[in-house]
Amino acid sequence: MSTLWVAGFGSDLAEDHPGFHDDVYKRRRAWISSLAREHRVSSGPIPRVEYTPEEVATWTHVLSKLKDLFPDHACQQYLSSFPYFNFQGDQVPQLEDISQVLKSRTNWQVRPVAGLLHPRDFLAGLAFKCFHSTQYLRHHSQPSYTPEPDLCHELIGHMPMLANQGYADLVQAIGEASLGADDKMVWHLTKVYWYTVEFGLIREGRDHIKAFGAGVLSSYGELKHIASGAPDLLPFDPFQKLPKMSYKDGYQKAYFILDSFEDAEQKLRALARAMKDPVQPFSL
Ligand code: TIH
Ligand code: FE2
Repeated sequence: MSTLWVAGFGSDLAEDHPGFHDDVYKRRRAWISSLAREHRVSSGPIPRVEYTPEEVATWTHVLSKLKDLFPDHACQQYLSSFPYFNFQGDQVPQLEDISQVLKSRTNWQVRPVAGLLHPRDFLAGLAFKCFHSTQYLRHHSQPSYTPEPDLCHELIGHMPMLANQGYADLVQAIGEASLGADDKMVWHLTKVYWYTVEFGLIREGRDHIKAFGAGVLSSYGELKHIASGAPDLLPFDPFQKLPKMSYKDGYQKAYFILDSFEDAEQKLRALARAMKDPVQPFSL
């Protein structure tokens, strides 16, 4: 996989992106993206980026806002993995160092990407314990929520969860189901990924619902939105048709609740078997 198709954002921003009118931001982002485009795993570690004071300030702000919310809203698996990464407020972590920590925990690793990959390529990476990550930061004007993944999202949202084995196995199961799947099923699995890995919630004990989705855990705007009680919370069932994803126009309209990561993984594996059964093909 050397040249991967960059869909959607890439280094050209959509008109409604908070950095659309900021040429300095766009050039900086394009430059960081070019590092990923030129990087080859065989050529060594992920290149280090010297982040600017403005980027560091964005990281500092987002990390401190989120840290205040985690004790009440993040799931216990997240809270127990979070310290492994030793995130410091005054320094933007380097992808290479974080990838090493992840490798020591669950044997997953990170690879840099220039922007969004085609869903089939992204999901295939998961089957091989490879998580593709951006390396640039969100625009400083809107730190509470960004319409696309950025380094704050990848590091704070995804990394602690991927350091938990039960969860990492679920993510790998989604990736494995995508291998050899037809386009329609890849799209369904993209939504499964979206409503679990990105925006999933999990039941804790009898009365609590906590966040484990990285898109929720990296956006203090979205965490507060869910805590407000406004959106619909539904039980997760990967055999059901899932709603349209909101990926440009703000928060999700509905969120899904898992009973446990193990239960969701079993359901995913059952879905993958049904998809590949020539006698009773699965259809939505
Ligand atoms: N909205 C998330 C944030 O602000 O951190 C980033 C994204 C996650 C998934 C899609 S966009
Ligand atoms: Fe993500």
